[in-house]
Amino acid sequence: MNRLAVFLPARNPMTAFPEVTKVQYEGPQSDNPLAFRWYNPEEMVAGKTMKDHLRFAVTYWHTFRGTGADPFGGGTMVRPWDDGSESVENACQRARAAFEFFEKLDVPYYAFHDRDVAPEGATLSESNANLDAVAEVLKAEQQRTGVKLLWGTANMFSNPRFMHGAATTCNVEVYAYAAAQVKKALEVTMALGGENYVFWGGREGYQCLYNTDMKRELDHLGRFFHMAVDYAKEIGFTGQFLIEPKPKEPTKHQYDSDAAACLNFLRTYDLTDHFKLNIETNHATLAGHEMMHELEYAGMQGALGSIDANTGDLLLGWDTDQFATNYYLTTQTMLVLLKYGLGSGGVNFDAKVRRESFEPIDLFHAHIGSMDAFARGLKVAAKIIEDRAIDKIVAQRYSSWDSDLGKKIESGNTSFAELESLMLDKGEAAANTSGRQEMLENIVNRYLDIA
Ligand code: XLS
Ligand code: NI
Ligand code: NI
Repeated sequence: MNRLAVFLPARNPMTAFPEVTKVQYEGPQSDNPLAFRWYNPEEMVAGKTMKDHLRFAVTYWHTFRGTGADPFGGGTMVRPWDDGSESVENACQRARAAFEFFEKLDVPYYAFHDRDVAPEGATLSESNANLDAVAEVLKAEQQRTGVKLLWGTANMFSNPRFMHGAATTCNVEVYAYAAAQVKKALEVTMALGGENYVFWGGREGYQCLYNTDMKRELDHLGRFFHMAVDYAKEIGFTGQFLIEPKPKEPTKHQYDSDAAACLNFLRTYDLTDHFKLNIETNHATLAGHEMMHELEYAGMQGALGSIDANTGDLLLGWDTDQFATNYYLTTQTMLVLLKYGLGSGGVNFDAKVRRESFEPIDLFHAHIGSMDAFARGLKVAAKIIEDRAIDKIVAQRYSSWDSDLGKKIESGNTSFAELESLMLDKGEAAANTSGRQEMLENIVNRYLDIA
């Protein structure tokens, strides 16, 4: 796996990242590529520290399990701490390297799938024992560093047994296996103090409607989530459950296709009290939405739980999971996050370095750049909100609704007949006013210049 390692300088085996000490804030003028220019954890913005607003998390799967493989070629990543084996020992060694990374990067959280952190065994009980063994190391490393678990989840899509899905499979025993796997992942998440538990719908969806009983699959999924809620109650897990919408990939239609579809599902199966959403940027764009749309849709219904921060590539139509560096995107994201708050959620970097960025140091460049982009977006958004620069224009735009007529309609105290007689009297509605889109876009640019 590490054939390329021979080209890199020798490393101290005790240190995974010898070339980096703790990443520090140096301010916007710094040209040090291993310093923060905007992320200043203790700096107060809108009444809270940046650290508390952003609650950054590193994803274990991309950052410590990503190999750089693509459909056209194998792995490229050089990871000197990783011997490439599927042993528990290697998993523990990898976990120590991961915590060295979290500590040096100064992120407060991480997130994992059960099978990222520990290898799958020959049987379920062997897999559980592997997970327990690695969880011991994770726990010790959490205590040593103070880094916390934002969320845990179960990988129920990689193993071939899940080819037809997990909670929506046609194979009842695979469903039972999935239930057992989530039960265990919940226990481990709780033991590690995880603040949330995520369900991303892996292979919950379909490739072909000819062979799919959609109603039955969705009923099974609803039942599955209720069992998860029941079990959490039973063991005293108080973390927030989150569903992560995505429209396609790996299946052509994922049931949790976007925020609206998820909320409709949760309402249908009487689960809205127990679940919020984990909104991912690249999933929003695959669904034909902007990130801001998905955040607003979830937020306005009190269901915004957390975000998977990444971005796609305009020219590629799949979930490329790139690190977000675009200030417009981070400003828009932070505008909505500041409006609704993140609760127990965070800004989780569900993003991977490109396969050409194969050296360990690239992991730092990727995270530092995106943390800075979100910190900058936070400052710009906070200033826009403080000055009511967008808000007051929106309020003005809807001001006709502040009239007696508007109040009557909004409070449900009128009827078609009354509205008809009003308009028959008037003959024509009041003149419209401009939407001022271009002016608003210019305002956002101005705040990017000054904030
Ligand atoms: C895949 C998802 C996945 C979830 C965790 O597209 O983003 O990584 O975040 O299962
Ligand atoms: Ni994700
Ligand atoms: Ni994704």
